[in-house]
Amino acid sequence: MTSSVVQILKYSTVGVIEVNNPPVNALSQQVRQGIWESLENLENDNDIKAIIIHCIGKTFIAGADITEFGKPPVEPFLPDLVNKIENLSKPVIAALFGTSLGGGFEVALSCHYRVAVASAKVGLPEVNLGLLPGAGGTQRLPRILGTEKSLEMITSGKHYQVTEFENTALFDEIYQATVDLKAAAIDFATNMLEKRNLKVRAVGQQPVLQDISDWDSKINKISLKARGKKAPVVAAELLKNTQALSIEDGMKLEREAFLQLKDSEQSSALRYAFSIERLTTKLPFTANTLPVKRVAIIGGGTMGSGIATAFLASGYQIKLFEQNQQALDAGFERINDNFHRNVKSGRMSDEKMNSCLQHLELCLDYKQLSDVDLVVEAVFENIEVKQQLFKQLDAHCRPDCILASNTSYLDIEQLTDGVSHQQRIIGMHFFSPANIMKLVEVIKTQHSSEQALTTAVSIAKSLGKIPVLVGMCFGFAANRMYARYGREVQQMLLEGATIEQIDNTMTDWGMAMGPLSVQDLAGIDIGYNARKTRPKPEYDPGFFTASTVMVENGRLGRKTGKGFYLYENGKQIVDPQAQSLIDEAKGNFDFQQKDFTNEMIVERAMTAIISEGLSLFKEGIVQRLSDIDAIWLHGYGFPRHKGGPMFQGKVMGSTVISDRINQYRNQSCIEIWPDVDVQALD
Ligand code: 3H9
Repeated sequence: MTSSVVQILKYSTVGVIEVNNPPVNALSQQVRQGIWESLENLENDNDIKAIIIHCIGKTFIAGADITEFGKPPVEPFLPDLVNKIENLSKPVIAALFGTSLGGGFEVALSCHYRVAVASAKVGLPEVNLGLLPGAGGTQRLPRILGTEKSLEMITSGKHYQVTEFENTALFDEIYQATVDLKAAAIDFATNMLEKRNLKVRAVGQQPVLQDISDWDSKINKISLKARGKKAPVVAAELLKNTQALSIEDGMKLEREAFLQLKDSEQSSALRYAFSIERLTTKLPFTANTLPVKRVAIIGGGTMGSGIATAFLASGYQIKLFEQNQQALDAGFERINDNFHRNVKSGRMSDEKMNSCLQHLELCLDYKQLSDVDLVVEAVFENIEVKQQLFKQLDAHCRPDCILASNTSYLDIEQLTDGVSHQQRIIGMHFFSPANIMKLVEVIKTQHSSEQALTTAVSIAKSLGKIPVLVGMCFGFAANRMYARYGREVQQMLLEGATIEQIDNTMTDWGMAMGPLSVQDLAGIDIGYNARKTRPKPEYDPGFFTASTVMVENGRLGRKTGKGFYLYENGKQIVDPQAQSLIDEAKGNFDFQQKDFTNEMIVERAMTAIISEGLSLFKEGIVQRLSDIDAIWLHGYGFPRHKGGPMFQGKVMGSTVISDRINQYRNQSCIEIWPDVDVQALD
């Protein structure tokens, strides 16, 4: 039997079912059908005494096919397939490598034996998609590893190195990473057959290894950690409720819970988030990437050192450039601290840190930049300073060296003035802390070559970042949208909402931080100074008044111990004085005062963000609406299970958004609520 994605190979008495469904061998209908038919074929073949499930490509099965979730399920269903494997009359062995995830791991759990290479990872990441394991994972794993470990694996969604399970019933053999896995699995089967030791071991017939007594406190902790995400809590409750049930009854409940979650808005938002993150690297042009090994980072301040840390951690050779020894030493200390924090938190080993730091060279002379392939500058946010720097880079770097600015607001076109080979100049806007935050805006000037942009996107991807290609405008896509959100928040402060109410409402809704706490963290003076470079819009009298009042009263945020809040020993405290300063400033305007409800705050903030997103799309600053969602998910702590602002806009629908924009426009003006193409949401 042969299908395009599954074929049977025979090695004496061992039959191998080989899955070949790139890129990740997902369990599409064709794959499920192919495995089903292969099992039947080999079961009826008298010469075959054992069966191996093996995959071609970079991984064992990485899960159900996510692209099928929006469509009606087609037989054979995965739960039936895993039960068929477990109930087969001949022993079945799973041979694991790469990442065996979700449905793929569930297939392995239903096999009677599992062998793996040491580099393999396993996991049940369904909660990350708003789901729970729906093909026996919640039932078989507790019968193999106990409920405690299963609860952790299922509710965290993490990937686990198989070596963590050495000497457990999960694996029968773990081979060195370099072994020929198929040959090793065939040897395993043949040896066991020779010893008459290969049995049909049905995990489902064993009892659950119950090792949890304090379910309520465990579920409570999971619920707190989930911050509004349903799936981890539903999964935990399912585990609790199926402890004493047979595999058949347990799987029935599991299937019901899975289908309910699959149809939920949260799951559709999380699946959307998964797909749009991968879409951002698909550019509207194709160009070869330039080879980049050596990278210079100019400026060792917070941003520069964070960017250098990110590059070093991904194996690049880095030259950190500063103007004087003192600044250079300080930059090195920051990078060193970043790495030590990684080690302390367990994210990195000591050896890895040392090997990364060996790739760091400290430079004070522009001549040392003559061999670099890419420069990312993160110097003081001032156009003259940057223009001077670009002239120096032009004089000392190779003509094909890509020159990237990490500016947050400045006009990158102006940096190209007087610089040769302008096609190599782009923006690479990292978010702070740059070694942690995933978003990188790759900014296109009118001169930027497709090759420079493609290279920047591919480099950012190699750093584990989410690169989003954007066009030129003040604040680019991300900061421009965040400023629009900020404007609305500030206006609500002048119309009667309080600091605490706004922040609490937005965090309760799911944002990682309240917008005013974010300003305190970033420094309220940063936006204040950026706004100074542009005239205050005369149509918007209240424009950022609350922030201005804070700065003018010496309240710059955390760094001065007070801003919208007070900070004592790092603890944020509500400060009535900050609120009174705003209340006083309100007297200068005649804005109608309202009794804001939390719903009113969320609705207005979201509509402002969606409206700005639609403007950016209309102006061609972003390629797709989904890129805006990627920006919010990875730059601003937008709740992933809500998909992003444009996803929310789509859920609400263009009519609702249009009505709201009209309503707010009637209360203010068209400059603040411009005409946008709401149909883009349909
Ligand atoms: C499940 O299994 C439910 C069951 O319990 C019950 C069912 C009844 N399906 O990430 P990459 C595509 S839920 C379809 O860039 P990497 C991906 O879109 C599922 N497509 O590679 C991309 O496409 P493109 C549980 C998938 O090497 C390409 O593969 N499983 C799937 O950095 C490469 O992906 C998961 O949640 C899929 N399941 O990482 C695993 N997975 O090239 C989700 C990937 O067109 N996947 N694609 O952009 C992952 O975590 C990573 O993709 C993986 C590889 C670690 C596997």
